[in-house]
Amino acid sequence: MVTRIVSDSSCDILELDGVDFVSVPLKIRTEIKEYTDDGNLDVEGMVSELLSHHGRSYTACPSPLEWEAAFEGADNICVFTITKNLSGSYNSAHTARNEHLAAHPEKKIHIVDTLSAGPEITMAVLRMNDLLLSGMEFEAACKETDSYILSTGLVFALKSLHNFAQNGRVGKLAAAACGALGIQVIGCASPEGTLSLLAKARGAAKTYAELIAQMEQAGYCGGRVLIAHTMNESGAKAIKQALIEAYPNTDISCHSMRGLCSYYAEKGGILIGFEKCYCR
Ligand code: X90
Repeated sequence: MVTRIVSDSSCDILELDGVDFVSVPLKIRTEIKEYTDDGNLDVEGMVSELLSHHGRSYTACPSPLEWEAAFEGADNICVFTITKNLSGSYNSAHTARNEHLAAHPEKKIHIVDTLSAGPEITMAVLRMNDLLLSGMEFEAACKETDSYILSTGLVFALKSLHNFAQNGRVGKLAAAACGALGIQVIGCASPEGTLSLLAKARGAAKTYAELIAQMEQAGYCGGRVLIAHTMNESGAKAIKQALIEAYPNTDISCHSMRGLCSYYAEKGGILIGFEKCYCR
C-alpha cells in the first residue's frame, strides 16, 4: 500500500521528510517565456526577469493529466490545492480524481481545497505527514487534517497587487489604491479563500507590527507559525524575532516562496501561516 501526499506548487515545499510526496507545478508565463514551478526553477531569476518585463504575464494551474500523473503508483492519496476561488487547480484535480478512480476504483483519493495559499497549505501538509507517521489510518488522518485547516490562518503583506490585478484576481481599483510607493497592503485569506484587504502600513516596522496584530485578531496566541518570503529574508527574520519576544515558546520557521506564490506576492512579499488557538 503506497500512501502519498500530493500538492500543487502553491505549497512552497518540493520535498517532505516522511510520507511519499509529489509537488505538481503551476506555470508562470509571459508572451516570450514559460516558467515551470518545479525544483529546476530559479525563483529569484524569474522574479528579476519579470520585474524588467513590460508586457503581460499569466499563471496556469496543472491540467487534469498532470494531476493524474502524480497519482500513478499510489493507493491512498491526499491532495492539497490552492484556493478554488482564485485558481482552477482544485477543479482540475477533481477531474483527474474522477478519471483515475474510473480506472482504479480500489484507490482512495481525498482532495482538500485549502481556501488558502503558501505556508498555510504547507502547515496542513506537515500535519497530514505527522499524523500518518504516528500510525494513524489514512481516512482518519484526512479527517483530522480537514479540521486542522479550519484552525489555521494566513496573513500577508504585499507591496503591490499588480499581478493579481492583471490576472483579474482582484479589482483594478483595489490594486491601484495599494500601489503607492512605500505602502504595504496587509490582508488575510478570507473564509471563502479570497483576498481580504485589512490595512495599509508605511515602512517595515509598522508593517510587521500590523501583521502580528492581525494574527492576534484572528486568534493567534502562541501556536506554530510558518513565515514565507520572496527575497526578503531579513523581513521574515524580523517578524520571527518579534513573535519570539511576545511568545517565547512558539515554533516558528521561515522559508522562501517557490515560483507561483513569488509571482503573486512579488519581491519583498511576506505570507504567514499560523495556528489560531481557541483559548476559552
Ligand atoms: O490558476 C492559477 O493560475 C493560479 C492562480 C493563483 C492566484 C492566487 C495566488 C496567491 C499567492 C499571495 C497572497 C496570499 C493570498 C491568499 C488568498 C487566499 C499568494
